[in-house]
Amino acid sequence: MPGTTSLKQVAKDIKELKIQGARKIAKSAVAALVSHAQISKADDKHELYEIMLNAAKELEATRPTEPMMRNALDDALRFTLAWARTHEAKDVSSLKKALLSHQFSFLSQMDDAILKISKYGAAEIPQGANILIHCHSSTTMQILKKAYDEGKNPNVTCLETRPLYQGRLSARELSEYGIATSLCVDSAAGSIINKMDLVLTGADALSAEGDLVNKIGTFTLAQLAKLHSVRFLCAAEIFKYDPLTRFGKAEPIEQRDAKEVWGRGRYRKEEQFLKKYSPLPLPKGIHVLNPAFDRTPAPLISAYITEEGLIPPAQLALIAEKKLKGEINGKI
Ligand code: RUB
Repeated sequence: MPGTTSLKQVAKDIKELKIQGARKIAKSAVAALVSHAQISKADDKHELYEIMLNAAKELEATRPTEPMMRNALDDALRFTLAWARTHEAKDVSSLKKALLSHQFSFLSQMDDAILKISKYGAAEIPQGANILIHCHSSTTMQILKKAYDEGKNPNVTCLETRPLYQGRLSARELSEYGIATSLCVDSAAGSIINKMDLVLTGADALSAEGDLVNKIGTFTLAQLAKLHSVRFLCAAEIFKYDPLTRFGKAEPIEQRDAKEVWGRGRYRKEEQFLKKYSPLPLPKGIHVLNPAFDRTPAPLISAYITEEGLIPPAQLALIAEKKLKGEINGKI
């Protein structure tokens, strides 16, 4: 069936982290869903909705700790359902057209949000600041580049981010941009934290309690920052808020394959280089723990940098609920 390959391919790429980071995951997933709908052979709108629902389930299952992807897919599904209910026409081609233009405006609102976040974020960076970052977040990349463009000359230290070394992606991207960049292993964080002016991270999920779910190691970093009175900022679009946490649902934490921990150290470009080496076999009797994310409690977070400006964690749920309902600046 045409289209299945591309949906399956995007799902596979997300699962294998070829598409990585909450924003890119959400954007790719919604684009895959809409293009799957475009090429579907469904000849009535309810059948089309059914096809989209199944595709969305498949995409969602790839990474359980990604409310931004779920919110984006839900938005496309809600739009389709509302259109189907309010339009008499049986033919699906006008629905497909409407869905495409809805997706276009959805994605451009996401781009608009990131521009605002980079402006608000850059304003928080002092001249010549030493900044510690973790993992690879497209949002923090934009803030750091904007601060650099404004002549603030940030010095950025990237934690390598075991097991998959996303910190190396950040280090490469920042140094190619011209930013003074250092790289160190995750366990060096405690030795260098007192030289930092701030810690800056991205987010995968934001909860109703104001807690942050982000790459494993973020919680430790936030505790270190607190201990040394270093400001801890998290940059995130409000669309990363998980509305179900308001009803007491805990954000699920993705557990990944043991091979990522006990294998060869590799990631992306390094992967090609190391192809000829086979991974080390895991000795019998060792149970490898590989949680992909952890939860940082609200009291450890100085503020969230969002498209609505700087938000203290205690205010997050209130603002997020209003924003998702369209009560602030229209629904994203
Ligand atoms: C990526 C990660 C990033 C957030 C934010 O984890 O934890 O900090 O997703 O990224 P993984 P962005 O590599 O497992 O996807 O700011 O790009 O949304």
